Amino acid sequence: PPAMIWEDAFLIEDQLTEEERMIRDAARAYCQDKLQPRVTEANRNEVFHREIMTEMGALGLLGSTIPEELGGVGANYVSYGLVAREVERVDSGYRSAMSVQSSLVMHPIFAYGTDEQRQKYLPKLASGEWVGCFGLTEPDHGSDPGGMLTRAKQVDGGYSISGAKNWITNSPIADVFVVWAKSDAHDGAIKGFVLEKGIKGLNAPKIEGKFSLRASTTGMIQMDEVFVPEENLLPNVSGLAGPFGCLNRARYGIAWGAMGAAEFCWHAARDYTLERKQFGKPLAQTQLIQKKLADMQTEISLGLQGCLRLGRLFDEHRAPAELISLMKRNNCGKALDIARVSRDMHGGNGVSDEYGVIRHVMNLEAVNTYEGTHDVHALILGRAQTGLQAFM
Ligand code: TGC
Ligand code: FAD
Repeated sequence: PPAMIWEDAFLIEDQLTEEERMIRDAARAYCQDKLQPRVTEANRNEVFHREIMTEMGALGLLGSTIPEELGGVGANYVSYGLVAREVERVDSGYRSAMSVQSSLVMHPIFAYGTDEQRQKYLPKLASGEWVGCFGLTEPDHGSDPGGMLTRAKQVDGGYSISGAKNWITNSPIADVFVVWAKSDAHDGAIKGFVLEKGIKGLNAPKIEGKFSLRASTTGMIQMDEVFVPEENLLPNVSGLAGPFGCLNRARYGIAWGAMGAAEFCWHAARDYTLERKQFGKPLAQTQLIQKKLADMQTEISLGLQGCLRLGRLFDEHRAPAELISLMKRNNCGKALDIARVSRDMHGGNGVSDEYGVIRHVMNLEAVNTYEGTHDVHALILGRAQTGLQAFM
């Protein structure tokens, strides 16, 4: 039989088209040359380098699935996933910035907006000239966004929005805010609104003291009777299907991205234990270490092959939301376990940010929680197979 390629057990490489490989290689080169050298300091000092958005924009990495005439590159979802994997191999915070802009800000404007909204916002979001954020979670409503308290009241020429959103990626630096609110003009249905920085009553303070995704800025969105003109309502969707349509795409990208972070930790553990000698031989020559490496290889190989299958289904418009939950949940949970084990295999050095692994452990804690926690995705899968909902 042929020898297995240890780092690509299922030969994912063979299953990609030439175009997908080209997009992946361009993303990998950028991430390794430009992002990797900045990340340790960015994480240590809690800095998001704003120019990363324009750099990603110039390479076509923002809203890449959007058609070219609106600023995207018309890429398929497999390519979008491959890019997420490369970005998150460096840092989940950078992948967060990319996925929020692409799936949670550009997608709803593209899918639910008017032609005027698409022309006005998408090209500038695609180039990174504008940064966007997505406000769904509230201080008292995270896993149950349907309970949100933010309200849009109809007023002359538009809406007056009041409420607060919490834990919002990029809000302190955002120019464009996609906010979800219950609208009294639509029988209390959840509607999406596009708010712009600087309008009266809108504030986006930074959340301090965050020990995960430190290279990504997170904040609140506070809205005190913010006037939003009628033309800034996203007219073509109502209800939770609006935000969930965006989350389906972001969760799919996170499933790929988490595997990128896991691959970094796996390869780091392999390199470290091949090099490090204790009791007169490389750590990698011990049974316990080899078992850990084998477990990492197994989970990552399966996780990546699952992502690729899901991506193909996405591109054929055949990806069920529950399958997205299955992959988001599995890959985030497995990536977090792998990062923790890799940290352990690095011994004392594992807690130093020089090795990168502790940063991934910290990041993956949030990745396992946002976009639906590990347990909430279990409840989605449980409901789908039993027909019984266990949320309430
Ligand atoms: P439920 O009754 O299940 O559904 C309500 C309506 O929504 C529709 N729907 C979906 N539509 C499209 N895709 C999906 N995945 C959908 N899931 C549900 C559903 O058909 C229904 O439509 P309609 O027309 O009949 O009204 O709603 P529920 O209230 O029982 O929901 C429960 C639950 C747990 C499934 C849901 O609320 C949930 O997924 N909670 C998790 C919340 C979450 O993921 N928040 C994410 C915030 S954004 C974020 O974290 C960004 S971090 C980004 C980064 O930095 O990378
Ligand atoms: P809770 O819902 O309070 O959950 C707490 C715990 O209870 C969890 O373990 C959960 O699994 C469990 N739980 C909840 N319900 C049940 C149940 N029915 N049965 C059993 N267990 C249950 N949101 C946005 O809208 N936009 C963003 O850009 C964004 N970015 C984020 C960035 C970061 C760094 C973080 C940490 C979060 C971000 N979020 C964002 C919010 C994120 O989506 C929420 O934190 C997440 O959905 C969980 O909500 P919660 O924090 O309120 O936790």
